[in-house]
Amino acid sequence: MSASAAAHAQLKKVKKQKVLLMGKSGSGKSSMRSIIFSNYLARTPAACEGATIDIDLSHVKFLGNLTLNLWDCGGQEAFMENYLSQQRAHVFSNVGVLIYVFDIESRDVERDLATYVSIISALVQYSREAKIFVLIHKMDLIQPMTREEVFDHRAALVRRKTAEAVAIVHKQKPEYLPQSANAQTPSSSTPSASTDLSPNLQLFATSIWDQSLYKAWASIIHDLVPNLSVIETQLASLGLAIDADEILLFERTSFLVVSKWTSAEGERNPYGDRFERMSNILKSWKHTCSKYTGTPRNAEQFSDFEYKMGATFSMFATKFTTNTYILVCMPPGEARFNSAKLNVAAARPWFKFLDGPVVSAQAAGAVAGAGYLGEGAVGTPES
Ligand SMILES: Nc1nc2c(ncn2[C@@H]2O[C@H](COP(=O)(O)OP(=O)(O)O)[C@@H](O)[C@H]2O)c(=O)[nH]1
Ligand SMILES: [Mg+2]
Repeated sequence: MSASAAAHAQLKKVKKQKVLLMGKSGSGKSSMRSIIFSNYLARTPAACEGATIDIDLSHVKFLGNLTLNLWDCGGQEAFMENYLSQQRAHVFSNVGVLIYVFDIESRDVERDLATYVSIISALVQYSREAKIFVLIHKMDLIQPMTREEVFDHRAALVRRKTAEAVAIVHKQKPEYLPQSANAQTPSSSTPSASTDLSPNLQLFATSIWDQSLYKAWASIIHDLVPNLSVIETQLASLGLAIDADEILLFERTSFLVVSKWTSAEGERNPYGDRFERMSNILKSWKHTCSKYTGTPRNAEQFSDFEYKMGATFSMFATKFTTNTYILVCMPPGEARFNSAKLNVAAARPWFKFLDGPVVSAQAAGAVAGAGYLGEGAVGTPES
């Protein structure tokens, strides 16, 4: 599984991404940021601290070669106006991702949407290429029976507003927008409007009380992770070598899934939400460990987690590189399990680039040969 010279050139880069987190005051921005990045669980009171004043800037180191500059923009009206006027260029230039949070329980939908349109206009004006993630948040407050319907309805509204905003900025005539107030087009045959922007807009139904938040945020960071193709190729090689059903690679603090590989057999798993569920489960478990052992929340909580489900399956989650955990799921069998563990340890050097930019192809080999930081020597593949 030798990476090409081009891939090595790619490994040298460190990416900084400006991520704007916006939405009305009280919509849940700071809570979700705390839960994903700062080791709080939903029930921890500190996750619900006071209102964000103006812009709260934080640099989140996500893997060795990706830093997120997270701008948590206070949603009070006066601030919003300020972002759109005096601070417009400052706030909306060089944006990689905008995450816009709507509170599904908000009473004033019209006004929320009007603010959203202003924000999108500014974004498209200054950062045309930015990706837009809209989170329809606090979905736990909606009756489970009607959640899907409520989400679909709101999502359609947001899509239409986004297309309008973009069309205005591009000074195009938005002729594809419904002209009559009671246009009754069946939703299944709605023409694809907003062709211009649709690849850049994704919507998610979220809540801090379940795994939906992990699904949304994993999608958000997925596009930002550098060297994704290298990671995917190497995970696949590893998966095939150890005969696994599935491998997940998690970022160590957030437990968001950075990348995954699934075998043909693994693809038959009917649980489509298992990735975000595992993020949620492992993170909760880590917190539980911290609580009952008295170790600080940010300290390394566990290095190994093994689960053998009789004749059904086996899995282990283990500390992998400095910035990641790896989870391997495979058919049962003691010999297979033990050999998989050894091989995963041996494969660590190949993923060393996840901990920082690689200086050169040769240095990459040297680093690989040196083995994994702080864990003592393990058998390493030739470089
Ligand atoms: N029911 C529910 N409440 C939430 C959720 N997310 C956040 N909240 C609550 O919404 C309130 C405002 O959250 P906060 O993060 O301060 O909003 P911000 O002003 O956008 O930063 C807090 O009381 C949170 O506990 C959610 O998914 N469901
Ligand atoms: Mg806040």
